[in-house]
Amino acid sequence: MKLDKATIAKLAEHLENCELNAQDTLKITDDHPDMDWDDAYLIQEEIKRRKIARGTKIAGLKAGLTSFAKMKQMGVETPCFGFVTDYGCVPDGGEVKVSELIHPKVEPEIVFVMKHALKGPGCHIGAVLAATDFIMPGIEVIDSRYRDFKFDLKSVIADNTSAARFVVGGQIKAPADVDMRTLGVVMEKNGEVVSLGAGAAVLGHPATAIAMLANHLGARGQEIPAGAMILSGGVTEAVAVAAGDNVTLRVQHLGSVSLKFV
Ligand code: OOG
Ligand code: MG
Repeated sequence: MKLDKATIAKLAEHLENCELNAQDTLKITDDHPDMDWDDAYLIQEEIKRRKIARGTKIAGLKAGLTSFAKMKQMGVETPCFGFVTDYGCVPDGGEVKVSELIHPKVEPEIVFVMKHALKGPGCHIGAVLAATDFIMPGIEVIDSRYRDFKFDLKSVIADNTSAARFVVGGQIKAPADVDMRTLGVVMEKNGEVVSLGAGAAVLGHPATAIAMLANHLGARGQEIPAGAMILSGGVTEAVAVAAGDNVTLRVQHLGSVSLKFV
């Protein structure tokens, strides 16, 4: 830990205000070049604490930057972890108000819901599959609080991994009933295909992202609780959206979900 408590609190307040007021900012490592990974996650934890104190419920967890397409698009090499909120949850077919966001993008994700708790270290795909209740498709709407989506990994972790809105739904499947690596993923914007992929784009197997999250939490004395919903990370590059856009995600065997941007 390189930053003091007061600086962590100040940066959390600043980033959360940027989120709540839909205002962008420069990446925080510009002013705090020696902040470390612990600082980054402590700032994210402080944002979570502020939200919970105000009555927000944590709706789930997320892994990000888990596909090579996403890592390449954002210029980073390691996955990151964050959380999603109750107010970020949009019903299937529902509306996302663009005026509440800075520069939203959509990404196709495979979403896990856990039957059992998972605790690292030593968590692997087998443990994840055994602990998973079901998977379903989801669209994550990310909205980096950083100007022009330009950040480094520490800055984006502090900014709760750009989490903004999400929709989940479609059809659920038990992990034993699908090969997640070969699951086809098709995302459409206004009826046109804008991105295509397969589950294996996420770290070879999307369950790897969940294992990494369990190991990340385990190193901090925490765990993935039973019942948790987890977004495993964008399968393809994220796609920018604007008011008037309709986005549909179709995932093989898992039906579809959609969002309207207004
Ligand atoms: C960081 C968040 C990435 C994902 O699924 O890869 C993420 C970003 O790209 O702004 O949620
Ligand atoms: Mg994502």
